[in-house]
Amino acid sequence: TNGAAKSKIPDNIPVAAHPLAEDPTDIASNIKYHAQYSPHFSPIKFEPEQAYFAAAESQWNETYLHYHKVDPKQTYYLSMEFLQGRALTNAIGNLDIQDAYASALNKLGHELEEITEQEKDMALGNGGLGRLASCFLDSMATLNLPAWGYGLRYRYGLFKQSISKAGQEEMAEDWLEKFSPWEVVRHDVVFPVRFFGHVEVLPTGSRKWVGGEVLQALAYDVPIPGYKTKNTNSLRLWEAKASAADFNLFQFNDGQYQTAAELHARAQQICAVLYPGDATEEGKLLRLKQQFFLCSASLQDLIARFKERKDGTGAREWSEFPTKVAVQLNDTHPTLAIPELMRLLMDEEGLGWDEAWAVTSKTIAYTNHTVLPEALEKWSLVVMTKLLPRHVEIIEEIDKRFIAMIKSTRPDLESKISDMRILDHNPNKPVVRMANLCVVSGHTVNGVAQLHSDILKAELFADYVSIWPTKFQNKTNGITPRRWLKFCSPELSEIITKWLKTDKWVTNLDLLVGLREFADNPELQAEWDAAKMANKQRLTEYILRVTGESIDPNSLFDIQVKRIHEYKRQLLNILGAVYRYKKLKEMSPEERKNTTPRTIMIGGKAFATYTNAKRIVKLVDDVGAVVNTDPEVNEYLKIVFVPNYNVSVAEVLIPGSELSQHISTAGMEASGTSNMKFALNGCLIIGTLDGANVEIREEVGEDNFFLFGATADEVPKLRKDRENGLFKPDPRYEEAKQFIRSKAFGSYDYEPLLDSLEGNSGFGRGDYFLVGHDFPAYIDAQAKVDEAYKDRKRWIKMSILSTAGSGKFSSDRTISQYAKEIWNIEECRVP
Ligand code: HBZ
Repeated sequence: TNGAAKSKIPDNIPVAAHPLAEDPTDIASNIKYHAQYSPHFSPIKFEPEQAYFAAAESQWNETYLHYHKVDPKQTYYLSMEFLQGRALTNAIGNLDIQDAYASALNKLGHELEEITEQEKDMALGNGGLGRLASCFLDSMATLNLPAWGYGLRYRYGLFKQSISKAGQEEMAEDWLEKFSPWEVVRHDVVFPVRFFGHVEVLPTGSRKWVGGEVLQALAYDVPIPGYKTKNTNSLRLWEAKASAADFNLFQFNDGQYQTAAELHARAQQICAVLYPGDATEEGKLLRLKQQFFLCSASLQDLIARFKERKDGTGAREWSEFPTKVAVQLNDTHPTLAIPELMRLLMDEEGLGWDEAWAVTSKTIAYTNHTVLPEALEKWSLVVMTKLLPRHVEIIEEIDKRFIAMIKSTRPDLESKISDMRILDHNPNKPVVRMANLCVVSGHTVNGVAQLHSDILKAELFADYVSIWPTKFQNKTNGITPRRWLKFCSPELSEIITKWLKTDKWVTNLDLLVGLREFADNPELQAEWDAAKMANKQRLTEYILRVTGESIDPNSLFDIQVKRIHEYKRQLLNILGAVYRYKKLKEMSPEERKNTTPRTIMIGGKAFATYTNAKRIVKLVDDVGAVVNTDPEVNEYLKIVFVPNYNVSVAEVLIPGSELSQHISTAGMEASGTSNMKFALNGCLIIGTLDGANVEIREEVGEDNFFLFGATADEVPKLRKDRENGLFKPDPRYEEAKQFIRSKAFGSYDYEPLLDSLEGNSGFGRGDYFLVGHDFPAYIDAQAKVDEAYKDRKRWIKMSILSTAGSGKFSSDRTISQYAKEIWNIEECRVP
């Protein structure tokens, strides 16, 4: 997609616009047309994505108009994160024009794959929570549901990671560097968003938020095409702007350039960067501004749409609102939608408290994604009062009414009020507890896997369950089978379609169980093996390209990719790898020949100020450097840190995987979603009974899952025992740690990391994540993996059964359940 590419475009293809092209020559003409005439491109550029737009934009508009006419109940998924990844393969795949598109590009002297590679990932998210939101959007469109995403258009998304001698380095990733063809700016969709100021009491007695500073939210829309359906939904991303009136021309002419454009500069900060996830002290105020900006703009927009639809007069009953609008909060990050909706209804629309409360509490639902106490959002009441004075009044009133309700209806809970209420009036640092606000105000609260939802009910939200027993639900996460099987592993997909004699599994993933009856069939096994090998080969080339390391495609490909966090226990993985290396060193060459050759790949980003996570990255890389250059063991073990793990990298890694590790301390990973992607791609899991692992194991069968480790029930007692000095470490565990301490992998100071596994450092709770307890069981489970892999037929059979058992984990299933059981919305298919 540069000037050089253009010179390759042959002249014999006519230049012409073909908005609904399906024929390769027409598509090719269309690409040329847009390369020359589209306003966004200089004529020397060659931009094939524009051809997609020509085909899809009319469907997008049609969908909007259709929803407008039918006026169905619509869902709005509010999320601070969307991890969309690349769009091109998904877009042409969903339109079902891959082949025509590929041959059109051929006519123009290009390969589809090479063009696809040019696109930068849209990485407006940190990890699982953001990618879940993107999978959900895909399913909503595919199921023809009237449902939109609302988010922020960050200038810089998740950082780019590179690995140097010093370990992880972060760089800003400029996804908009050369302009994104996947968004359309809506200059006519702009809403004011206020910060700071004060509350005035009007003569009528009603209250009004005034003063402070007012920024403008400008809408950018990203099309979300459904798979083989006309429905094309929107992901609407807000960007912050200051208006021309806020530019002080007088000051500017006077040479005061910075003061003249102060508000413009502050507006730019709002959407400058994605919040880096895990708790930090920095940038708290900015993060709160971002959250409010998303909530306020989105609510004003959806209220305007509510008024506009039907007869367009705006004269609708507010009681009708919850029958037309469902708002889902993706974790507590958009919680301010609650007081903002109350404010808009009362102060702007003139409703009374009771009426506004009835509307709000019937509209809003909340999804929880974590039980880690440090990840539960609490906002300083002082900061919030400054930034959002009217919202604090409203939150105080919700809190007051909640307490009054408990006192009058549930005196038995009086002693629990201080834990349950929204405001925590700790004199040193009064805070607003966002999860409590969501539970009190929302009509439904859900966890993201059965075990997680059970823990929410039994622990975090136990006191509320007795008041509202039906408010709490489970919605086990899912992943889109389009991106995560059909498009990322076309070879395996074709085999599945051939044996099931239908491609309907792409939208009805339960059909995969049909593979079970052929799991022993040697013909299927041979085809399966070949497809997995092709994917391993592709991964081998990728690893060589990005790390310079050559790995053996005949070795067992063992992968752990996710954000680096102590609870996810990448440290357990690498300690196991160190132990494996040590044992290989002790073996005779003959003995080594009987082992199962392995390539261990670990990837993931560490939050920039999370020191222990960065030490883990460094350790993996250092161990790899020694092992991979040791000629004695080289044939049997390689350890690779895969840099810059993101959606596109996952699309290469997951299809090529044979074993993947999901080894968090039980009770700590809410669900996990990559576990589902791996299982769907015929990759076996070694894992603990945590998050969705529990359900995956049930579905694929316990024979096809390498289980180990303490259960969630056992964890509290094990931690107590440990505190009381009752933990007896396994000698193999001591051996692995000692090997690192011996400087076998260099002289970097790993002491703080190793120390977190013993004494009382790290989280201030020696080996809080129970690496030591689970280590021996982990090593034993890995030995079983090695044995199983030696029996090729058995392994392939297990792999087939893993895919066959993954039907439940389609996000189509998850979204259908949200639609029925939480949102109460129905399909609205574009004819
Ligand atoms: O959400 C993840 C959970 O850890 C994972 O188990 C689950 O599968 C997934 C989807 O439900 N949570 C996150 O990814 N959380 C964040 O990225 C995050 C972002 C900003 C924060 C806190 C957490 O302030």
